Amino acid sequence: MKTFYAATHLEHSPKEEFEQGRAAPTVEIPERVEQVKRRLEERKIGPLLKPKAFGDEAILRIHDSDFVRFLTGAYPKWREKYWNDDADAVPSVWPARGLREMRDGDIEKQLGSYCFDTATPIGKGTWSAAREAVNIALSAAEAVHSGERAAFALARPPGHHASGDVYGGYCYLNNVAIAAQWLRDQGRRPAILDVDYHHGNGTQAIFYRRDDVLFASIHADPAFAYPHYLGYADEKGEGAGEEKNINFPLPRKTAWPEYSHALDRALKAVKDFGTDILLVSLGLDTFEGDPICRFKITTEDYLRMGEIIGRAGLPSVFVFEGGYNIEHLGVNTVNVLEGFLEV
Ligand code: Q9C
Ligand code: ZN
Repeated sequence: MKTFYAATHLEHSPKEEFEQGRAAPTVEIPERVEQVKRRLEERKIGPLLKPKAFGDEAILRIHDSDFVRFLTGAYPKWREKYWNDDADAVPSVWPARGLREMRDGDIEKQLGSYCFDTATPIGKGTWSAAREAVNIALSAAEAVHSGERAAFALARPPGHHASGDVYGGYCYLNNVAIAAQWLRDQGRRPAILDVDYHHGNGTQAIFYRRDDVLFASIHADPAFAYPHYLGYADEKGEGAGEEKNINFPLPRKTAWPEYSHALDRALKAVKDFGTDILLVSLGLDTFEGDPICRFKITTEDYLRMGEIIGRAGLPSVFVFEGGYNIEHLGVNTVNVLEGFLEV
């Protein structure tokens, strides 16, 4: 299986996020991708390839152009205002009910308008890493579109929490959505299976009113888990998109028997949709040892997960999302890919 990787992500290295009322070291660190890269090389899964440089058109099919322009210049603008400091850009005020939403002007106004949480700092290397992550996802999509059985986009920052014009959840641009749209534009019929612990609110919002891309997500119930405000079972799509959005919210401590049941149901929906290419938002934060999540999926279970996805018999694009147990992240990720390849 071809893996696409670029070292650009190393420069996106935020130090802190705001979590449970205080600044804390972030878990979305460069070492995540480096661990997975090492494990892939050890297990000889296939070549590690540099991504191709895609133009902005593919991004603008999904993201609002003002949003993209904002992200491109946010860090310099922040530094210009706070030249006497070196902290990353994080919003501190939001246009909640009763206030005016204003996306232009002062950087503080823009941050609150475009960002939905305090976990997603913009630093010096953030934009170039987010931009390169899109190239990585598109390169993997192109490989599979051209006839590969599968490919892996080993990208960070992740993407599934970012919608057309809002970022958050460690995500800036929605890599998997951009790849799905690109495949649509090549005439394919893509479905997205999101197995990250957190609901892919951004991906859901992007395709919610559409009938040409199915979104199925298995995740921790937002009644107790991030992102809290989306991902409930009654969100089934709207208008043309009715029944094309499927959520499987699961309780704390969910282990493999219940998880695999949801996975079977999600893949049944993928098949029924007439999917001809599958994109997997591959988050490994369902792991029993994950520091910020509460599921009980084991290292062994990830082999089974890969097998079950493989048995769907679809050309598949794996796009890396969350997963924060640095020690086990490499094995867990590669187990999914090895399970898939065994079928
Ligand atoms: N106490 C991804 O996995 N903070 N993003 C959660 C929980 C943000 C996760 C707070 C989690 C974002 C791609
Ligand atoms: Zn996650």
